[in-house]
Amino acid sequence: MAGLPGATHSRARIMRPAVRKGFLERGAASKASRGQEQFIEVDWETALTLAAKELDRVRNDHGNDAIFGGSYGWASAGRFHHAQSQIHRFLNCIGGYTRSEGNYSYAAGLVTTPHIVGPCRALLRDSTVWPVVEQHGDLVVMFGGAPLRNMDVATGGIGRHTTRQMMQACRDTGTAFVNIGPSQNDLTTDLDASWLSIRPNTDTALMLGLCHTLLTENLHDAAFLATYTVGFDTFKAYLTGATDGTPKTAEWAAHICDCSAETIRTLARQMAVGRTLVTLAAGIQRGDHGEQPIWAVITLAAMLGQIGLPAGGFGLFYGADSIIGAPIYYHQWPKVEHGHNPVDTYIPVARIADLLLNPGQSYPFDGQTLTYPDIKLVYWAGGNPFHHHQDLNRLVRAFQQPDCVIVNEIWWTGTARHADIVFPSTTMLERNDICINRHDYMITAMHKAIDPVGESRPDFEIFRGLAEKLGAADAFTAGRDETEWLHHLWQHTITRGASYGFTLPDFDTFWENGVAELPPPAPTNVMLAAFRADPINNPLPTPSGKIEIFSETVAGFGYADCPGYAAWLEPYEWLGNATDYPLHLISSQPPVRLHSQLDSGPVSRKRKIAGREPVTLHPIDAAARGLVAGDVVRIFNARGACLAGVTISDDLRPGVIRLCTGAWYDPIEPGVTGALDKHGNPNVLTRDKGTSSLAQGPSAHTTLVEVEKFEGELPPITAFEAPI
Ligand SMILES: Nc1nc2c(c(=O)[nH]1)N[C@H]1C(S)=C(S)[C@@H](COP(=O)(O)OP(=O)(O)OC[C@H]3O[C@@H](n4cnc5c(=O)[nH]c(N)nc54)[C@H](O)[C@@H]3O)O[C@H]1N2
Ligand SMILES: Nc1nc2c(c(=O)[nH]1)N[C@H]1C(S)=C(S)[C@@H](COP(=O)(O)OP(=O)(O)OC[C@H]3O[C@@H](n4cnc5c(=O)[nH]c(N)nc54)[C@H](O)[C@@H]3O)O[C@H]1N2
Ligand SMILES: [Mo]
Repeated sequence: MAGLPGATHSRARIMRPAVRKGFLERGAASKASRGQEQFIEVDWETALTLAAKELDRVRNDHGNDAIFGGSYGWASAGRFHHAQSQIHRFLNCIGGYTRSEGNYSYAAGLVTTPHIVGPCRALLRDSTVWPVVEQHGDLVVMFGGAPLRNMDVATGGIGRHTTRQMMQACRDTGTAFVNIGPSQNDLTTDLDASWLSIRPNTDTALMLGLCHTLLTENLHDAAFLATYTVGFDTFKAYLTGATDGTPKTAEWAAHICDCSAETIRTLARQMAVGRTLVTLAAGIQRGDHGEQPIWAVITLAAMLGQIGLPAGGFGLFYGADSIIGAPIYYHQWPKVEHGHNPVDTYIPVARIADLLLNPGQSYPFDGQTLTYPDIKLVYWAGGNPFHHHQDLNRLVRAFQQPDCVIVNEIWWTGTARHADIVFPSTTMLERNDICINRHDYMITAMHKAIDPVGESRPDFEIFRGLAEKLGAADAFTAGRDETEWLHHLWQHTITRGASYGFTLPDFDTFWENGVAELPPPAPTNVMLAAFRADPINNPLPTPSGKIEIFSETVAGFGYADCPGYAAWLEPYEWLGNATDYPLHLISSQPPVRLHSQLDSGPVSRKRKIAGREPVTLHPIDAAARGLVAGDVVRIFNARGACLAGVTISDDLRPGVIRLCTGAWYDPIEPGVTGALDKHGNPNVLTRDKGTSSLAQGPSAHTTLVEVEKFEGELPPITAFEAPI
């Protein structure tokens, strides 16, 4: 929050509607220079007319599926001014759009878990809460840790930050934590965890090594496997090597993970003796074959036989926000209804560049064959693909394909710079809203603090203006302005609250108090407890009603890159086959901001080194390259290159570097493969490939690079200045 006032008035703020010069003069014919041209500021009427004309032309000439409105991104908290809701409601009112499915956070999880145990979001809601672990847990084994620095956020905002204390309470009452992965500070320092350092992307191999030890030492729970799972024998044939001649022994795993086999065996025994929760960080499934560690962690927990017991079994994505593992309500509070989308075309969210580059091409996804539609117009509001997508040089070229790109943004982000028509949106300080986190027990009135900066308008006003020109104003606004919408939403909140047993005050009282609190939820949830208690009457929503250690459905898809059980599949690049690029890049979430948001503000900029995003190297890797803290380096591979400022720490294992996401993309020659980003955006280095044919999730955490000292004259950072 401390970054918000500074960013609100920063020079990167979009002050007026703007149109790319070439687009204003020559329209779509100028699309190849998208991202490289100056902008002309225009008045609202001109910009709205131009955008409405384009939307109308595309829907009439090509159909609404030629409009991509997937518009992935977090935007900001607030029930009403939620950019994704606003854009989707608007596009539905004008006939629909091609949408996106899933998210960048746990795309592989969303597609994989339904085949094994059930829908991912339901599982996350059902996560065992930390107070249960505090009471019953002996051991928590966390693949990828649960970085406390990531726990201050939740979609839609968060009222209370309690997860940290709850985890610390587990430690204080004697629960031991093990952090497995390349980075010590994903858990260790906060919770006195022991650290098992392994190569990135080798978690599945380690889990298989643990499974093999459990099996050969007869530590697995055969009764649990027989009652609650199907397909163990098929998996067992793979585990023992009967299928492929390679037993997945502790030695085998140790060789892949680069750790000791004895450590693996000791850990397996330790896991089997007490009450053990084994968890997987979301970041791990954002790698090549990200489906596998999900399947493997569930298989491992099934062999331990503690699924459904307090503080036992598995947990997914602890640490990805402040919600998972916290006692919560999962009530469905009112929101701005999106309405009905008559277009049924969609893409898995991370296939955006493929969509724009390959119209008409078919590709596999979760047992289906989908075809990319021919997109003529892209509309984005509340997300920053030039932050979040992989291989940004490729994305630049992809964004030059459609006839028209429209973006609502607050700041001149990479995405705004790659648009033809840019509408200036407001920050949360400049509008009234209500924050009801879906899971929270605190509802907050978000009072407007200042008038809109420049000529900016809330997204609702922007879409209202467009809807008016397209004859859809009444459908879009439902006859309400901001105040009327807030009253409307609050009225529903009162009714909904009553159905959940809460009495909420009237709008005026709520608004004046600034907050409405609900009684705290019971801190007792245990994941899959009902299934364990009575698997006949509470079957899982899988084909067998049980945990599918082997899935006939997935095996039936016939994907070479995703068989029907958890398997070790070599990533497309990793430390086990590194040659030209010997360092593994982890691009985790930034500690000082939410993704790319507020990077132009003072808090984020204070952390930069010579104006560049910090990159962390192990002392051995720094010394080998003659680097000291404060140096500026060039990080590069065949896909791209960026500058960053060196920090040195032995929190990482040697051979691994960390460059957090979110530095605003600041290219010297956008779109040219290998071109330099001056600022330190890791997504110029990552590869744009789906996790597998099954989930097609992003695989950003599978990236090899090299680092060298940057000797030339430092190019100035231009990302925080408005474009010409
Ligand atoms: N390499 C790599 N890449 C990653 C990841 C990774 O681990 N590694 N993680 C991925 C993950 S998990 C995620 S969730 C994504 C996040 O990707 P995004 O959600 O796209 O990232 P944000 O920076 O939060 O983008 C939100 C944008 O919305 C704008 N905005 C905020 N409020 C409003 C509003 O009210 N109206 C409008 N119009 N705009 C608004 C902000 O200025 C900002 O530019 O990144 C993904 N990318
Ligand atoms: N401060 C802050 N908090 C955030 C966000 C933010 O932008 N800023 N973003 C939020 C969002 S949208 C999301 S989805 C969550 C993401 O939550 P996570 O996915 O849990 O977070 P990451 O930081 O991407 O990754 C967690 C850790 O996984 C480790 N890791 C990476 N690859 C591997 C591997 O192959 N094996 C193992 N064992 N470990 C590996 C990295 O060291 C990394 O620190 O965070 C949320 N919290
Ligand atoms: Mo995310």
